[in-house]
Amino acid sequence: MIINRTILTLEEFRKQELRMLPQATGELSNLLRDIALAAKRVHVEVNRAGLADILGDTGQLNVQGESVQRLDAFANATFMTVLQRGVSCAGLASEELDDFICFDEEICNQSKYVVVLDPLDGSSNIDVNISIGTIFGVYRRLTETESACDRTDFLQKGKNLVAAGYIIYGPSTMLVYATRRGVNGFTLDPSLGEFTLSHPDIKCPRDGNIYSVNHGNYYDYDEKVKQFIGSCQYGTNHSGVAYTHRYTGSMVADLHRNLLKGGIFLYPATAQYPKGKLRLVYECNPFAFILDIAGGQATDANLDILNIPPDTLHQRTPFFAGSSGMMRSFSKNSFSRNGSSSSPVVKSPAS
Ligand code: AHM
Ligand code: MG
Repeated sequence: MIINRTILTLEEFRKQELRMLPQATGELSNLLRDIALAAKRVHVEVNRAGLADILGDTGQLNVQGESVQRLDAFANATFMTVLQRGVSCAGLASEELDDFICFDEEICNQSKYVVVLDPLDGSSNIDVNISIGTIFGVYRRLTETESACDRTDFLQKGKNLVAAGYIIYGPSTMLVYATRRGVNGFTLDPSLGEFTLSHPDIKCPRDGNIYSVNHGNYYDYDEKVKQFIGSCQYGTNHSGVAYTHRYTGSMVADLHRNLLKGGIFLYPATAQYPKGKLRLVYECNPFAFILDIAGGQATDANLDILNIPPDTLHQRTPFFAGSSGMMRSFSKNSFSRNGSSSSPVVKSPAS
């Protein structure tokens, strides 16, 4: 049996990167280490969730009126505590917090970074043992260091992100993060207790054959989206491969799969969520950044997600994201049955 001793842990990978950037202070690297530590703590609880008394809701509603699951609350507290105890984060905005938190003490104020976070996305899947995830983004502060951070630091366009990533708690736990240097995926080795590099330099395939959307809302979608879905149902991709539908209801799982295999994810506006369901700041922007670095794209159907100036922390947006070829076809609404024409050719189910 050949033992592979060349595998890099996240820690070793970070140090290797730092060596290549002599001007770097290591602060971002430390912040990623803190995020990985919090992720490991959440991983432990997610894995024993069925055994421990940690399933179910807390009986409380978050700022958006959604019920707060106990694991949501645990994940939020864990990330907040780890970041606050660290030396590399000045403040945090989270799906589970009404407003941002400025850590506002001497050491944290020295940090040039703030974090946006969805501590546990896919809450509806927590109780049924389906993959869930954490989403994060890191901004360089607009405010001066040595002072308290403020709202403007968090309400930056996604294109200003310096790093973004997610943790998927699935059959294995993975941390995937992007900086301008690339997107890399690390799988948690439970025997080592370390994330190890398993998916170096991830690129999103230009085309795929997966589309991910909640079909239950189909009749709420606008005509363009319906046409696009129709063209996926009755068409093939540019390589002649039939489309297939995959949707878990956990965006991290759906986008992780589509990032690796190629595909498109759609969460359009609905009657219940006329502005879209997903949150721009801590759900869509981090994924848009990751996809952008990996060669994919993300829009709200009109604008590049990364170019939308957020007005509020919990603002929602329609979200369409994935492989660049499929996104281009979606934007042009130009899917064809033979992959060559630029006009939509959608066969009705009755014909
Ligand atoms: P959450 O932040 O409350 O977990 O909601 C976000 C989740 C996404 O992970 C997922 O893509 C979407 O909501 C699923 O919504 P729906 O059940 O309406 O399809
Ligand atoms: Mg969420």
